[in-house]
Amino acid sequence: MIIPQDFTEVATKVASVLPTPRTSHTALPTVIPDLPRIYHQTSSEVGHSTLWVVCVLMGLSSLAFYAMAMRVPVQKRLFHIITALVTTFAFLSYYAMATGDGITSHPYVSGRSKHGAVTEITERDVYWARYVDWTLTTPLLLLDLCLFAGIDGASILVAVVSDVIMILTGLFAALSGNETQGWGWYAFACIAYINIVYQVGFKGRQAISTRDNKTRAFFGSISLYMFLLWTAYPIVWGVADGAHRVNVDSEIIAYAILDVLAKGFFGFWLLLTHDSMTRASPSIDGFWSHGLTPDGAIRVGEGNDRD
Ligand code: RET
Repeated sequence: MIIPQDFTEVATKVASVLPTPRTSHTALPTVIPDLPRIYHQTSSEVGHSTLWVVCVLMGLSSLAFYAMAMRVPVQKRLFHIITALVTTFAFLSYYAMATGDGITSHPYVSGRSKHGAVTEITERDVYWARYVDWTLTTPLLLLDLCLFAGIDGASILVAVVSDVIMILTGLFAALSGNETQGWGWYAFACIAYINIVYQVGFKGRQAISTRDNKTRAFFGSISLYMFLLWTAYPIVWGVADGAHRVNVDSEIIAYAILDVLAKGFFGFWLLLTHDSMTRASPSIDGFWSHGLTPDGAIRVGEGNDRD
């Protein structure tokens, strides 16, 4: 038996699953409009294999960077550790994308009638694990370059925070429910990127100007290389995630090439050059190399047993 109170409850539940009327007119439409067609844009075997190949490359590069770190004294290991962490995060993010765990499907309007009605909706794969990776790894890559150049701490902080803002607003752009708003987020990300270029390019050149010729030439080449590669990311984003002009496989391949060059190749170049200029590279003592040392603590093997 339905008592009035139960009836109200049932009616509320039924009403909640029925589509909400779009207008306040009570008359039923005489013509039922066509529902939009739904399409899916996803990767094929090519994209999938590319993700696995990069996952393995990032894993192997990480092992190589950790091995290179072990070959230098702890005082000289800063760049090795930062670089190895970059490829380790990339390895994990590529694992997430290759296994399908770091992907979500995002709908966008891909077709409208002459009168502006939506006729087609496409659900495109968005690789959100990329953004998690970039949020962690791009600040570390910047740190590599900024510390190498000897940029001041205040500028490094501004560059790193701008970088995090750039990637997060890029993620909001990718997941935005409205195309115009999405391009708004993209614009914020580009402004943040311009600030990074200013901090690292301008302040970096000032900081490096007091160093020897070899270090200056190396900074000039590696920062230009980094600038060209980094600038390619928003371009790929614009044609892939933004304007949906290229398919998901091409997007995966483009980012895969950029990631290998911006993380793997960059890492080997930086570390091999750094290791070859041992005198010019910074040597960090104190907490980095010895941990917290309260007064009076005796460290075995450091020749301070007479202190
Ligand atoms: C997005 C889209 C929004 C606009 C801008 C972007 C810039 C991304 C960059 C990424 C760099 C990634 C690197 C990865 C290394 O493996 C987020 C694509 C400006 C510059 C260097």
